[in-house]
Amino acid sequence: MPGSNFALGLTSGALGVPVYAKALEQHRRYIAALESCGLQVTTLAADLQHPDSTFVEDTAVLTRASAILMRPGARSREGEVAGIREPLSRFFSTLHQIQAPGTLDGGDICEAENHFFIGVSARTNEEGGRQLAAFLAREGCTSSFVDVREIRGILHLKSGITYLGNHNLVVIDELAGRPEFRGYNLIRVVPQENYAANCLRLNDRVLVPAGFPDLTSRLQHLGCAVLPLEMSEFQKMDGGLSCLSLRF
Ligand code: CIR
Repeated sequence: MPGSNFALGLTSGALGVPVYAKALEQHRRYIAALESCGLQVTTLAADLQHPDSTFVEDTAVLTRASAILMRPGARSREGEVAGIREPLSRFFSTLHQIQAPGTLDGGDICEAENHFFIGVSARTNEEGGRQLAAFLAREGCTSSFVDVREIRGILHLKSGITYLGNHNLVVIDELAGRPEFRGYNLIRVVPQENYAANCLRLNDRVLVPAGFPDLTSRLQHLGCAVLPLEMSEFQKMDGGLSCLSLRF
């Protein structure tokens, strides 16, 4: 849950201060949307020590066999990981941990079937990526690095791409030409809708931030059932739609 001091989290700050009551309402609707897609949701209490902790996706990568705890690249977020260990251990008997000097934010990890794209960003370094790749390899998964450090305006790899299944990849212009994504069916996001590149397929629906008509109609043309969600207060804190939850 977002804490009352949610607005004290990290942000590049261009969109103003989030309104807490509105964030809570948007979060409530987010949970309802996950449930409407058939998911069972576990909600964690607000952690006032860590105003960014509502962006729970950054704290772990979940596979079929294990939970891999991250080591967030921002100092103020390091302590969030301790808080996710116990809830994840209720569901996963095997837990791994990224170790220093590796840093890794879950928002940099994009899972596409058996392959994981690992974004190297201001938050995730190559050492963290190598540690993750080794854990994944043990489980029979492949991975590759995508360097996003030169791309302005995206915090994490998944701020700029979403894998929808069936080789469909939503992608911002800056990443569309990357050789890593050759062979995928690219769904291009127009620059003024870049925020919506972070969307989320859950079973037969795709959750998309509300207010992005071009991407919404591209997805509908592809046959997706789009579920729009107001995300304005999280966007103000640089948070994407997927980062409010961990799915498995
Ligand atoms: C941060 O800067 O770390 C948070 N304010 C936002 C994190 C968003 N995470 C994500 O999109 N995966």
